[in-house]
Amino acid sequence: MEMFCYQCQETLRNEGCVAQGVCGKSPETSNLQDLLIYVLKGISYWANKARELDVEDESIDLFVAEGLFVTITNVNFDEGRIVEYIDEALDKRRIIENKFKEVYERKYNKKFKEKVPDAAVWNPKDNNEYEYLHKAVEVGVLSESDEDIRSLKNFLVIGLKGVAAYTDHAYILKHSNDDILAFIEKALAETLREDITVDELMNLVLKVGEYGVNAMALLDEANTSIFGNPEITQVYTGTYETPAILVSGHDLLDLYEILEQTKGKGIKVYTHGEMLPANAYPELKKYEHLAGNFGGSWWKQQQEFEDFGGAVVMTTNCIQKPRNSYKDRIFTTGLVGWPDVQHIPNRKKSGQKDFTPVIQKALEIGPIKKRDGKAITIGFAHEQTAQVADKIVEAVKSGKITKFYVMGGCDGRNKDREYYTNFAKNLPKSSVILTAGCAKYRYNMLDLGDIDGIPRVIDAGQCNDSYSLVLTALKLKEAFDLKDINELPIEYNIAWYEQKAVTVLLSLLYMGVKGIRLGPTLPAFLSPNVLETVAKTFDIKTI
Ligand code: SF4
Ligand code: SF3
Repeated sequence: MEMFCYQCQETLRNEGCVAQGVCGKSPETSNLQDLLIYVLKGISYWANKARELDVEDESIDLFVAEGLFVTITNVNFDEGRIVEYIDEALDKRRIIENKFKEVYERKYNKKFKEKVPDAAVWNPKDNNEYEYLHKAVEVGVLSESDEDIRSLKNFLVIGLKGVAAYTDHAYILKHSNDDILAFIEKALAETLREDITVDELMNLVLKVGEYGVNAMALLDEANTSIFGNPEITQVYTGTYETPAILVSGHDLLDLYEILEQTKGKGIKVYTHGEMLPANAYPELKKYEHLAGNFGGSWWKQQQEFEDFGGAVVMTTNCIQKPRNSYKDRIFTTGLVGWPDVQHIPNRKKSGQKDFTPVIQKALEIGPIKKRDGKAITIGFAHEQTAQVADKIVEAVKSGKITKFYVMGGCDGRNKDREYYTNFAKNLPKSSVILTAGCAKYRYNMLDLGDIDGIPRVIDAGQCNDSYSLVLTALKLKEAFDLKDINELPIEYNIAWYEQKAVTVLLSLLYMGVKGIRLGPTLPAFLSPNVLETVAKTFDIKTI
């Protein structure tokens, strides 16, 4: 079976994965994800129309965001689960279509008779996977024939995936913003228009940046109001000889519930990958059995999970094919899925997820190996950075700090990414790196030292905490009384891998940042014309 996917940085030959994903995604899963997005566009068509008549259904809007999140690279590889999402999407589409038509008919006293796009009305006869796969090949990325329109529609959907992911995280923490969900649906519905122009699409793509900032701000508000503002924290990277659980991904609430449910059980809990920043949140670090961070970024997980020895929980991306050596002790939860891997179900209306199977597994395995580690410093989110702002400004004024390098984003397995380690190593000693996201694992263990107590790697947190980096830049702009953010002694060298980093990039562009370096390669989904326009407008450079 054939497929076509070019949404991430590791896409084959920087053109597209056609037989199997470099990430491990099967053609079936890839095509089913294409169909899911197609039906989400159909839902959005009706939801948009309904909104014009003041009819809204938050559960449907949120489902659209979740559906997009499910298709992010390394989130869900389980064909069966994607089929279930398509089933649910078709149900939800019917519900919102009926709600709209009911109000329309009542209001105008006539039937709704406009021409409706196929995505909004296509109905399978049997709702089975065979039929879904058949339809999927008609509606994938390549179904759009014009190269630039195809590029922009995909750029738009890819950017929306990141917005959707951050918004979904905030909603899990009961922080909401209808405007963001409405924008996601508006933009998705627009991709169904046959007469949409390059300019209209480009404007929508740039608008994603605005909503990216809003989504990151919403998530920041959710995280900090519930778990407190991150504090500068030393995190141990070794392990102790006790039963253990390793928690990876981005979902802080999952970690919180695991910490609560493991209290007094003799289990130590460690973070992995993008969960490292959790160690800096007061309401999480207060748990004594949160013992530190083990391992590096996502692509090293197969070796690291094998070595770790205890139970492992993947709360969001990036999961990789589990080796047999640990397949019986890794668990997925939330939107993450891998065939035949135990899945911890969602919360019931109120109450926590039940992590008992993970806890039992950790206890059954018993103590893991003791390993020595070092300490890394984290916790420089915006509040904490503001508290040391005077010191930073002083160091800039006295010439001790000559430049900042924003090096946020994603890590990946390409050899080329050693560039980021070398870049960090070779920077002048008077420069400071501002980082967020798993890109940091390329240089956060390097012992780059400090400048008058200010570490040379200032780690703001997860990829969504790039928001913190922007706030820090704005504070510096204020402190130096500058008019333009681009007058600051800051260079941006962003590493991307999956779609959330595309959202972060668009958010930086929206904030007016110019001259960003993007690497290790430029996105394959940008056609030559689109790339030229974006590069020219924003002075984007390669590494
Ligand atoms: Fe290929 Fe990336 Fe798509 Fe996976 S997510 S199939 S690696 S382009
Ligand atoms: Fe990393 Fe997957 Fe993107 Fe949240 S964990 S930054 S790649």
